[in-house]
Amino acid sequence: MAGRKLNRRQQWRIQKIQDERLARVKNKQQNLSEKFGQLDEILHSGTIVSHFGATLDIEAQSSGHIIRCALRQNIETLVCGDKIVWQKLQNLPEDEQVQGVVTALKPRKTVLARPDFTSQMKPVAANIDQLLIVTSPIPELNEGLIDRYLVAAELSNIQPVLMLNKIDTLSDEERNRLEQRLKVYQDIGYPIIYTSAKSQDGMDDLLKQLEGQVSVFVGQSGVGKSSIINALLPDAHIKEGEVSLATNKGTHTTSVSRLYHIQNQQSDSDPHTSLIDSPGVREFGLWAINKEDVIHGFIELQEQTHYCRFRDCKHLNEPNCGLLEALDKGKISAQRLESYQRIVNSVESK
Ligand SMILES: Nc1nc2c(ncn2[C@@H]2O[C@H](COP(=O)(O)OP(=O)(O)OP(=O)(O)O)[C@@H](O)[C@H]2O)c(=O)[nH]1
Ligand SMILES: [Mg+2]
Ligand SMILES: [Zn+2]
Repeated sequence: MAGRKLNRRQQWRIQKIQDERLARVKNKQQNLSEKFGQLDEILHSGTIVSHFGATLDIEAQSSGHIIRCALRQNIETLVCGDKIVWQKLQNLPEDEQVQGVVTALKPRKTVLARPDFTSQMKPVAANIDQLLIVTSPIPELNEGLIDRYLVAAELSNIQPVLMLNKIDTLSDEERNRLEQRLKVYQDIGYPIIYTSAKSQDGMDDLLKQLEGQVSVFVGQSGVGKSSIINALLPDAHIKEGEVSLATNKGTHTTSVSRLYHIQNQQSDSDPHTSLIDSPGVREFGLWAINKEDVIHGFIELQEQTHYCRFRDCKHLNEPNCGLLEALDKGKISAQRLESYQRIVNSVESK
């Protein structure tokens, strides 16, 4: 999980490639408005369902229909879950797929972000209530990755929920072992849901957790994020990918995030239950955040900082450190403290 540090020349090259790509996208948009002429003046509300290349799928608030849109110039990156304003394009040729243009972004309630290759924070999804951190026996769960997601969720005010999927593949003994590994998170107070997309075990618990919320499923490739959404929404027909037998790793099947709805049984009105499927990650770097903020992502460690003698205690080896004392008393886990220290050391000082 070492942070990928690029030298200035590499950063400059990547930035140049990105700028050129952006220029091409903008050019395409320019052509689009030349091609279509005027926009209808009526402003509609909608939600971004998916964003790929120069086009977006949005859900129109009034009809619930999915409408393919282009993006007006000078709008920042839009992501799944964004609330937007869009306008219809007039006089379209019959076979044209793009039906409208997104013209404004409404303020975001929450935003999950991660750094891109140039260490700039890039939004991943917006207006999310819950981060579903999906893990599995194969690919094997990785506490370092879980902790990084927890930091991202806590710092963005998003409720984290842990999931262990593929429980159908486990013997009692294996299940016990994995439950023991996840117990540290249960003790902190994070909900943990055990599921099988294959046998549907645990799906009722999951549904209860999701109800009325906007949730994004994240985790390594191959843990079964898309399979879980397919199990909840058989009509979604999301592509699933094999886990490689050679490496026990997923094959990066989902390439763009997409938002789905579970229709409420009682009424069609908000709050909807919304699920966002996201591409599996290799790593989840946090090196664009402040060193001082990392502790806020370790909520049970943060509580103990009140007992540190020094206000600027780094909790590494200072005398009378509340965290080191809590560790001696068995109040916090050594694994979590090490994980905290590892993340702090991987974050550049600003
Ligand atoms: N036995 C078993 N296999 C599962 C389960 N859930 C998913 N799988 C299998 O795991 C593999 C990966 O599933 P996906 O749903 O594509 O995983 P993903 O997390 O969406 O992966 P990316 O899109 O690459 O990030 C597929 O072969 C699924 O059939 C489960 O609960 N039990
Ligand atoms: Mg997938
Ligand atoms: Zn301390």
